[in-house]
Amino acid sequence: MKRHLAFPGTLISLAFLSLLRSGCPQQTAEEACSVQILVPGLKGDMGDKGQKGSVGRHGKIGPIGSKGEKGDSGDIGPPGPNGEPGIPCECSQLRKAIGEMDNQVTQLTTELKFIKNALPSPAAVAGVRETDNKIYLLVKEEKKYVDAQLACHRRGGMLSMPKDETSNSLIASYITQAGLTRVFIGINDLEKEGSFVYSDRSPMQTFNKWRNGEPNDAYDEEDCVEMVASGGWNDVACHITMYFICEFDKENV
Ligand SMILES: [Ca+2]
Ligand SMILES: [Ca+2]
Repeated sequence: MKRHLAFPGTLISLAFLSLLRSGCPQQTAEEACSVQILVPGLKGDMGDKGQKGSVGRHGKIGPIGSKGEKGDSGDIGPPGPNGEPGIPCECSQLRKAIGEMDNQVTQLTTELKFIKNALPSPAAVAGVRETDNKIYLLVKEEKKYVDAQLACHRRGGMLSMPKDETSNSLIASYITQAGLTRVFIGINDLEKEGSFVYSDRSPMQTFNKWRNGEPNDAYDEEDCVEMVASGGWNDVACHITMYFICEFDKENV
């Protein structure tokens, strides 16, 4: 908004000053008696807007902006070329290894099932031993022969019947490793004196491990059989109590 000046012009003639300057020689009355005094004028109108300046220098580079949003997935690319032909595999070895693992899994499954179903309590047994088709279980409960046989039967087995060197050695090492000296095994002559049979009533064959001088039927009362840690057999009285070893057919557990 422009301001209008109340007193335009910057020269003011002050006539009364002529009196003060009356001594001015050789000048016209106007000239001689006019004293020009410069007095700051009032502010003038604002000038027009100047021309646009030239483009300035580039400014400083600003800070790195924040990470943008993840873009959409692109289109699925074309299928790649076919691969190189593979190397013929050693299939027979792999099949053999897999077959062995399958057998181990089956065996472990069987043992777990057996342990779950047959063990009286973890504290009462000293682990299990096994052959291809049998599982042996040492039961640390002192029982008479008949009660031991019943205890095995309740678990689905019977008192162990060593019918060859392999099973006899296994039972013997089982006794030794458990720190025991003797256990009942499944042999007796309860039905007919001197005619020993296994607990499944099968007759003794040529294999036996009688210790020297046994069976002696001492005091005419030894009709049951124990195995000592060495693997030898001895007929003993059936009413004494001791730990015992049961055996189970794997196909039945
Ligand atoms: Ca006897
Ligand atoms: Ca004896």
